[in-house]
This record gives sequence, structure tokens and C-alpha cells, in this order.
Amino acid sequence: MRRLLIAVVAALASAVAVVALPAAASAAWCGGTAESATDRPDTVAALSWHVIYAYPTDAPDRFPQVVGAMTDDLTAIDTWWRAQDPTRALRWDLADFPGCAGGVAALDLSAVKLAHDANWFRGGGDRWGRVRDDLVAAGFGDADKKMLVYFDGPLDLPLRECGIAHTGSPATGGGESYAIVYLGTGCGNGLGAATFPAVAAVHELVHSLNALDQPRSGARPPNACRNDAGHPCDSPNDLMYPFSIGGAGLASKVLDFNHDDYYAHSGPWWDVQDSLFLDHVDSADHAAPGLAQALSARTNSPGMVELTWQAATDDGGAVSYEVYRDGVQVTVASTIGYSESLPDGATRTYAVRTRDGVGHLGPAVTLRYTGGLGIVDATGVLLKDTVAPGPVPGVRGKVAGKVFTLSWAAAIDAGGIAGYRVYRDGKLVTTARNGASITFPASRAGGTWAVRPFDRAGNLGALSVSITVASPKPARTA
Ligand SMILES: [Ca+2]
Ligand SMILES: [Ca+2]
Ligand SMILES: [Ca+2]
Ligand SMILES: [Ca+2]
Ligand SMILES: [Zn+2]
Repeated sequence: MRRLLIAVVAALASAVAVVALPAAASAAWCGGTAESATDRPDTVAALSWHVIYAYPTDAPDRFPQVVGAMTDDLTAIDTWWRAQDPTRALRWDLADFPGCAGGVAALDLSAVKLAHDANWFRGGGDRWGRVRDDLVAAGFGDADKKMLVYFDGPLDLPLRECGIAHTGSPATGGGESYAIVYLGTGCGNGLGAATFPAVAAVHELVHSLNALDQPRSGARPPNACRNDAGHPCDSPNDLMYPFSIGGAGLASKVLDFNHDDYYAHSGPWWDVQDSLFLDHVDSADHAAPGLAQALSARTNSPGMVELTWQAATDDGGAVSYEVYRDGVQVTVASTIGYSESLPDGATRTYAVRTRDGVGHLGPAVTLRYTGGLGIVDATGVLLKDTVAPGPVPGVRGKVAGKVFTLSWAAAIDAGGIAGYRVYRDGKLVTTARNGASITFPASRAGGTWAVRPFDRAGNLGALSVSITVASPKPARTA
């Protein structure tokens, strides 16, 4: 389920068209004026928030002018959240800047020139989707991150909406988890002063943490607005109140007035406090989970792939497993194993990443697999045959003179057949390694016969249909 939540806000004191920028960068962001259009290597192995400054192709890049004020607001948001709930903190995607003290100053802030011009984003339409699509195409689709985007371009905003977000899946980030705030058209006035732009940013961010996500049935947030169930109406000081007065500062806002609608409440519906994109600072779980060991893949039934791995260990509670197909997260499983359809001959890359109960992430384990063949290298060469041969289609037995010949049609295996196990009356009699027949003295012909192929990796195929051969009559002597 996905619901559009138009945010906020704004009733600004005046609709100035030009953003009043702070005079100079005031906070010490450790990245200086260095711009990165890609997600820098993570220093936090956990679900996190990634912050992006984005601007249309034909708009000026004001990142050097606004980064200090953005950092000031994000620092204020971080401090405000910890004051609202000392057991939680926003978990940010941080970068390894030399000599940086850490915290919000070490934010991995991206600066991205979008693929479209201001006109593409200016009007109504699905602006959220347009911004999101450009950023996902630029590489910001990591399912382990939710994105907070500062969009810096001119807009037509008759309703003074200064931000927008969707509710997605509480468990994952990526393309469904974009919180966007606008800097243009007056929305950014006061950036860096912990006033309206900071309120809008954390308001949209909390939408992306699925605040007031309405359950299909049963108890629900008691103070949801009557015609706007994604916002609470019990206090204008609530962070998620449908609109905010321009001059109201972040300090006047509370994270769920009375704790009865979306944060630290006692109801059965989703509670933002449980989000794994928050650092659970009160948890005794501090370490990342181990690897999904022994990741393997096989084809047990045609047209399918079955992934298997061993349970990972963790210093906390249960471990979940994020499964990726060709870089796209397809599920977060609480149990071991995953299967999906995969045509024989098709090759995909699978990865499994562990996640603990508070959002720490283990390293990913990866393999490439070709349906019906096995685990392959980057060029498609078979590394490990994990697929058993098909069954032998039929078995024949024939006594001629003193010789009994058992023969069968060859089994098929993409990695190569190595031989056949031969069974009489359910017991292994011998192994045939030189083709699809074997001979015995005629005196041993009586019984029920079947064969089982095996491939070069030792994978055993299914037992063939069995045939029953009568004992040859003993030759009579006159
Ligand atoms: Ca990063
Ligand atoms: Ca409330
Ligand atoms: Ca852990
Ligand atoms: Ca095989
Ligand atoms: Zn809203």
C-alpha cells in the first residue's frame, strides 16, 4: 500500500520568490565544499538516512552556499529528536572525512544535478515521482536507506506545500522512501535557523517513517484529522499537524502530542519509534550480525531457483535476511531460504545481507547462478554444479545366453553426467561409469532393477522407473 501525503505547510509570512540565504556557511560540515554526486562509502553498517541536495539541470548549483545552513538544520533536528526521545536518534549515513569529529558534521551529503530542467518539476503532476525517478536513475535506490532530499528549484506552489513524502514499507528504504523538501519559492526562508525549513524536513522525514499509517482494520490513531488521516489534529504544536506557521520554530514542536497517534504510543498500529531507521540507543544490541554463511543456489524443479544459507549469529535477537536479485531487494525474510522462478539458462546475481533486530547490517554474500546449470563466475563459466541430472527416461533388461544386459537412455545434465548407480531390489549393486549400459552373468538377472544418474559434481538424480526381470530358467541336463 502506498499513500500520497501532501505535506504541510506553510503559510509563510510572505510569498517571496527569492530565497534569503544565510550569509555564510555557519556549521562545520566536514566535507567542506566538496561535492559528491554519488553515495560515498558508508561508515555506518546499518539502515540509515541519506541526505541529498538536488537541483534541476538549468538551475544554479547553490550547494556551497546552502550546505552550512542545511547542516545547521540537520544538527538541530538531530538534537531535537534526542530531546524528544532519549532512547532514539536518527541514524544518518555518515562518511569518512579525515579529522572529522563525527555526528551530523560527518553526514554523507550528496549534491546531484537532476536529469531534467526546472520546467519539468515546476508545475503540479507527480513532482515527487519525477524527483525520485531522476535520483534513483542517478544511483540513489539503496533499499537500506531512506532519502531526505532538499530540492532547489523554482516551483508553482499555490497551496504553499513545501514538501512531500510517501508512506512505503516500514522495513525498507529505496525508491519508495523519499522525503522531499523544497528550498525554492520561499520554502527555504530561514534555512539554518531551526525554523520552518527544519520543521518541514523532519515532518516529511516522519511521513517516510510511516507515521499515522492507517491499519486496514482494528484500532487506529485516535486523533487523525477527519479528512486527512495522515496527519494528527490534536495539537498545532504537533510536528505532524497539517500545517505550520512560518515563524514557528522546531523548538515549539513535539513528536506526537500525548504519545497516542504515531510515536511511542500504546496502540497496536505502526509506531515510528520502532523503526529500524532510527538508532535504538537504549538497546543492548551493539554489533552487526554475522554473514549468511554457505550461500548456495540450486534448481530442484525446472524453471525455479532455490537459495539456501545458514542462520547467522548476532549479539541481539533474531536475524533477518535481505535478498537481492541483480542489485534489487526482493524480500526481507525472517526465515532461511528463498526461491523464485528462473528459466533454465538465465543468469542472475543474488545477494543475501543480514540485518539484526535494531537495523545493523552484516556484509552481503553474493553469487551468480545460471538456471539448470549451477553457480557461475562473472563470465558464465560453471564454478560449482549444484543441479542434479534429470532422470533416466527408461530402463531395459535382456538376457542373451549367459549374459544379462541392463541398458537405459542417457540422462541429461548441463554440467555433464559422470555415471549411473545401478540398483537391484533397492540395493546398490554397482556403478556404471562407461555409458548407459552394464552387463552381468545371466544368473544374476532376476529382480527389480533401476538406475540413478549422477553428475561430475556428484549430484544424484532421481531413481528411474524400475523394471522387473525374471530369473532365467536353469538349463536342464538330460
Ligand atoms: Ca554513504
Ligand atoms: Ca497525539
Ligand atoms: Ca546485533
Ligand atoms: Ca548438474
Ligand atoms: Zn504532512
